[in-house]
Amino acid sequence: MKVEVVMPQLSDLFFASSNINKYKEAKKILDEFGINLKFFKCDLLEIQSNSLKEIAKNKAEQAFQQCKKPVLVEDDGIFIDSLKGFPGPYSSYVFKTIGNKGILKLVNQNRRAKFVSIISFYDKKIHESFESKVNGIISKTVNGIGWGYDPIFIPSKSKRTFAQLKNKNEISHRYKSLKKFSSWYLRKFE
Ligand code: ITT
Repeated sequence: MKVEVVMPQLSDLFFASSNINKYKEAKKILDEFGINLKFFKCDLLEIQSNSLKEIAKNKAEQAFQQCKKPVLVEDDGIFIDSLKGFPGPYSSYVFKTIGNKGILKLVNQNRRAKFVSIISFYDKKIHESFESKVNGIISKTVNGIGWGYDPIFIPSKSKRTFAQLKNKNEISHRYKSLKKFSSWYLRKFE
């Protein structure tokens, strides 16, 4: 008699965002950790706060209200030293308004910057957030074809921007936060 082994299944996990690029990267990363991530496309209101974590937690609650399934959201920001951390929590708005060329005009000789990612999980009972960062510098010109700030962010120890790197997904702020999330999630729910 053939015995079929049924592996326990994690329940559906959604990534709620208006930004398909964030989802595509998150999906690829979580696939590697054996977690199947689905897309829940939606526009979430961003509360005004200096804390990415507060923004992410609020977005996770809104997302759960809409999709009624365990959900992940991500809030990111690029923090530029010479601009005292600007655009930080306003990165999305600043990208849509002045874009990469506008940022390049603002940055002076000190080009240090960091990308921060907060991944926030919410399933009505549990709320957990995971934070990571990648240090780097702002390039002098727009280099490579990529989304968001990828063409102007050069991670430490590299000479190329995120947009020019093949291994962005192995070193990014998103990868690091999702790695922390995965080890927590797999321990908790498997
Ligand atoms: P949500 O609907 O998920 O909020 P969003 O694009 O508004 O999507 P954020 O509020 O997290 O996302 O915005 C941060 C901005 O920072 C985002 O719009 C991008 O322009 C930029 N960004 C975040 N992660 C990035 C990455 O890995 N590479 C390039 N740009 C990135």
